[in-house]
Amino acid sequence: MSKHIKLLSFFFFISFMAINAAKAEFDKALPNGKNETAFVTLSVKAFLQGAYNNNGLMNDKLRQKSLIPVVSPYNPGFTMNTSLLKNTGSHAIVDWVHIELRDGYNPRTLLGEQSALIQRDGRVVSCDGHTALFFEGLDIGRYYIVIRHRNHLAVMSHEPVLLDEVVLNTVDFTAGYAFGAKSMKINYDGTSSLFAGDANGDNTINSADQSMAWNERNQIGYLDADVSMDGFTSSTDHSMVWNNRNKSSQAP
Ligand SMILES: [Ca+2]
Ligand SMILES: [Ca+2]
Repeated sequence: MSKHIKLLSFFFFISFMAINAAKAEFDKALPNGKNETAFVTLSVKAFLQGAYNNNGLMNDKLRQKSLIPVVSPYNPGFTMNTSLLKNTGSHAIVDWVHIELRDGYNPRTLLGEQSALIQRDGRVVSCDGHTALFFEGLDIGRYYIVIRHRNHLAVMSHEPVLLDEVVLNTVDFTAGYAFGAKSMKINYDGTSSLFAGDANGDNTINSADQSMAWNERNQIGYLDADVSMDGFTSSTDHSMVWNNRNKSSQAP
């Protein structure tokens, strides 16, 4: 066996072991008798404009100020392993996000969803901190992937992605891999991020969001109007909403 093939085999073995370890964790979390169901796995990477620093990393000010809730703001069925909040550096948690799997032939049909956490480097991890996100009860196939954030515009993958139970496909929205024209903010460093400013979460950025940012000014906390994600509502948030006005999510 050539050195090359040995190295490659070793890489696949390590990947396989890592996915199996994460799957074992996932199975443990399932109710009795449900560990034999079909599932698919994927990993997701994205940046949120409000928190993005144009250097490959987002800020984690909500975490630093202990403002990130333990339970998902999108679905109370998801609770994080709080030890993840101790991570610092590129793996520090920025906030909750919500991932959806849509039918590969009819992207309006929702087939699976889960709340997850997004790190400073854009990697989305499960509530237990795994890069592999498992979706129970879904067969191998092609799915559109949607990522949502409570005050940014949701984006969907440009095309359906083949998902199965072994190969960990990554949907990298930082490379602008999104459905619809101009559906993402192009950052100064050439990466792409979800547009900030949808304070009321209705998939459009308009005067209603501006009013919200204004009405909630000078407040501290985990606030939907805090689109810059620093734990404080100020003129910065108002400006960010204004600059992105009249944009809408193009995820169907
Ligand atoms: Ca809105
Ligand atoms: Ca702010």
